[in-house]
Formats: sequence, structure tokens, C-alpha cells
Amino acid sequence: MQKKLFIISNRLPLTVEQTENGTTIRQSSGGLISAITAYLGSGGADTFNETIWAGVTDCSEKVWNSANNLQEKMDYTYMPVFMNSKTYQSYYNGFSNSLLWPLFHYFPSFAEYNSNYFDAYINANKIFAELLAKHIKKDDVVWVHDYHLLPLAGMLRKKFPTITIGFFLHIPFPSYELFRVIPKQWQREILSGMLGADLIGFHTLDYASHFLSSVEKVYKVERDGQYLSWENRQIKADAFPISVDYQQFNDAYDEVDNSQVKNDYLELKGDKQMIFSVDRLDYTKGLQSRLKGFKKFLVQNPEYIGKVVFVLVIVPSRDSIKKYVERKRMLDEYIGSMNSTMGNINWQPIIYHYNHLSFEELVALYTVCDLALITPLRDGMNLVSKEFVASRKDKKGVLILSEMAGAARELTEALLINPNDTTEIADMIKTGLEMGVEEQEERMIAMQKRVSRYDVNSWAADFFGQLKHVKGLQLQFEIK
Ligand code: GDG
Repeated sequence: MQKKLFIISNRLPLTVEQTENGTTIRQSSGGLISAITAYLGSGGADTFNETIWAGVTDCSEKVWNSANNLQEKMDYTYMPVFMNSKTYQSYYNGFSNSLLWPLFHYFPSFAEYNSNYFDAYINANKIFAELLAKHIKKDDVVWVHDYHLLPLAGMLRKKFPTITIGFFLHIPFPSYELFRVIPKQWQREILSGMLGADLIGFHTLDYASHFLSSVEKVYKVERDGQYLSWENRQIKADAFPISVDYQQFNDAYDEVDNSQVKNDYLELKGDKQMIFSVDRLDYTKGLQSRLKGFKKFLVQNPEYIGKVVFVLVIVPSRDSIKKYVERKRMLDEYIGSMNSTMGNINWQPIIYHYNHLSFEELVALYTVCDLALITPLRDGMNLVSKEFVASRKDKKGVLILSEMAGAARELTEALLINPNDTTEIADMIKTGLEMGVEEQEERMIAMQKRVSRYDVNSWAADFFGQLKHVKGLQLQFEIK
């Protein structure tokens, strides 16, 4: 059987720009892109006849068509989705990132309820569905990703009643108490859309249970463990903790060793200890409380003045949304004020980089730093913490991790903190910087065992294995 795999996400994993020198193509960053490209790059989807990645691009159809070298050296085919910018703004900046993102990350006061946004969200999903319907055949497998596309599986199911569809949510699914604040009609469309899939994957069992109990309450459907019966189909919702390409990061330790980039960072570090963090600019990432915790640490432990440096990398993200622009301004002011009031002529506590790092720079920083400080207020999983662990082939380094990140379920040997407790962050920074090498190694080895055992390929294989299994169950279910 010649089956195709369709991977569908809001955006394609690249940015196409037209400059005076022609068309340039840059890889975009973000958790979903890291995971899927790692999986496809390692040949994970080779059992399919062809893999097609569909998503919106930020260039016009004309520019796209002129960039005819796009498909070169790619293991998969891009299928661009085009929509007018008004629809895209209301669907992406509006419903997706001004309602679903804040609400699903437990920031209900940031949520905007705007029916024009909802209409655009449904419309944008219809544009995806109509384009895909022209290409999908009944034996193909469709894997839909993330909160931008919650209704899509339902729309595709109407067009293809027997097709295999998987859906994976990359962010938390909130408890019903929070989900129910969404207007009822929207709740119903979101859930019935997700239920168009055969298998619905989440990072943790808690998120899966929140989803199942929301379906029970909204639709009065009975569940049987992880299963639900819906429109004559058996559907499963389960946990698939996303992961990283462990081998790629572990091998990268040797690849960057002695490189110019790493030597530059080592020089910058000198005889100081180095703390490192990297995140997209987002209010969920707990950047402010991280900085407050670091400031408290320096105030409580003045002997560290001039002896420690915090390399803080923030990657621009969603910079056309007001909340993100405000956050950037607040951070700039806070960092400026900390450096000017606590630093001196020879030393600044924070080295702030507001830009994208190359892979080599990222790994060099993971491996040069003494401590990774990762403090999201909420995070579906958090891949940065797993990448840090995977890249420490030397078994050294300390991870401070928020217990509000999905990754905290697996990385239990990290120093776990409550990100709202800046005193705890300050105390843990001290504990981490003073931890003996033996304890560092013990903790790192235990975490590496877990991340290497369940890497991004196991994650995808586990998902596809269960998808096949559920589809099998579904056939029995229909025959009865
Ligand atoms: C969402 C969920 C979930 C970041 N800056 C640079 C860079 N990155 C890469 C990291 C990592 C990825 O982006 C970020 O992933 P996270 O998981 O930490 O965070 P989100 O982007 O919010 O991801 C999250 C994820 O989806 C997957 O399901 O874990 O909870 O919010 O891979 O390395 N990469 C490079 N330069 C950078 O400057 N090269």
C-alpha cells in the first residue's frame, strides 16, 4: 500500500524572505519544529511512501513559486497554505494566541473573547481542510499538530470518514474549571474538532485526563479509561511525552569542543561560574521571576558579585502581539536596571542576547555553562531542559527546573522549584553553584538515562504504534 504521511502544523518550519540579493530561506525555531524535524531528519517516517508537511508560510504565493530551490536536500515535501493576512491575523494573533494560548497556560486574565477571532479561526481551519482534501487519499495518515488546528481533524473526518488521523497538542490542556470559561459553542466546536482524530496525544497524563473530563462534562459522553466512544468510533486520549534527538545533542558535545564559538564563550566565562537560559520571548516562560530570583541570590550572597554571570538568551517571538511587546519592554528595563545598579566597570551580572542562536552556539552554551536555569510559569513540556541534559556528555552541570513544566515529571533529579517563589529560585541557584561534581554526575546520569531511553524517535514511534492499535480497535468496534 502506497501511503503518504501528512504532517500539518500552523507554520511550515522555515521563513522565506525576499531581499535585494534574491530569496533567502531560514529555519524557524520552536519546540514543535525541533521535534518534528529531528524525527523526520533521522528517517523516522521512511516507511511512508512520501511525507508532506503542510502549513502557512509568511511569503506570498509569487515569492514561494520563485524560490524553486526550496525542496533541495529535503526528506519531505512542503505544502504551503496561503490565506489573506486579515484572516491570518485574527486566527493566529487573535484566537490562537490571545485566547487559547493564555487560557491553556493558566493566564485567564490575558484571554480575549472576540467572536470575529473565533470566526477567523474556523475559517483558517477550513482553508487547511479544503487544500488537504484535494491531496489526501483514503489510505493516507494525517498527523495534525497543536492548538492552532483544534477543529481540523473534525473537518477532515467529515470529508474522509475512515481515514487515520492523529492529533498532538504541544501545550497543556487545562482543567475543566478553566476550559469551561470559554463560551459554550466554542467549547463544543473545539472538542468535537479534536474528536475527529483517532488518537489524541498530550505531553502528560494530567493533560489527557483534563481533556477527557471536559469531553465527559460538555458532551455527557462516558469514558472507559483512556477511551471514548464518539460517532461510532473508538477514540483514545493518552500521554506521549515529547523528547529530543538525544544522540544528536550528545554527539554535538564533541563537535563543538575546541570550536571557535565554544572557545569564545569559555573566554567570556573566564574564572566565573556561568548560568544560562534560552527561551522564546513569552510571558509563560517566567523570565521576570527568573531575573528576580537571580537578583535576590546576588543580594543574599554578595560574595558572588563578580564571580557569576548569567547569559540570558531570548528569541524574538509573536512580536506583533501587544502582550509580547509589553513583556519585551519590561524585560529590557529590568535587565538594564539590574546591570547598571549591581554591575561595575569590570562586570555585568547579565549578558543579554535578544536574537536567534545557531545550533553550534546553542550547544556551546549548553556545554560551557555550570547551571541551566529554566523557570516557566507553565510549559507543556520544555525541550530546552532535555536538550541541556542530552548535550552534557561530560556528565557535569546542574539543571534548575520549574515544577510547572511537563518535563519536571521525567527530570526528577533536577533541582525543582516553584517559579513563583523567587526566594526558592535564589536558594536553589546557590545550591546549584555549590553542588559537588559527584552529585552533579549522579543526577545527570539518571536524567540522561531517561531522556536517551525515550527520545524523539521513541515518542513518534509510540504515537504511531498506538494510532495503528486504536485504528485496529476501531475496525472491531464498527463490525460489532
Ligand atoms: C512548545 C511548547 C513543548 C530556542 N531558541 C533557539 C532554539 N530554540 C529551540 C530550542 C528548543 C525549542 O526551540 C524550544 O522548545 P521548548 O519546548 O523549550 O518551547 P516552545 O517553543 O514554547 O515549544 C513546549 C514544545 O512545543 C514541543 O512540544 O515542549 O512546552 O510550549 O528545541 O532548542 N534553537 C536554536 N537557536 C535558538 O536561539 N538553534
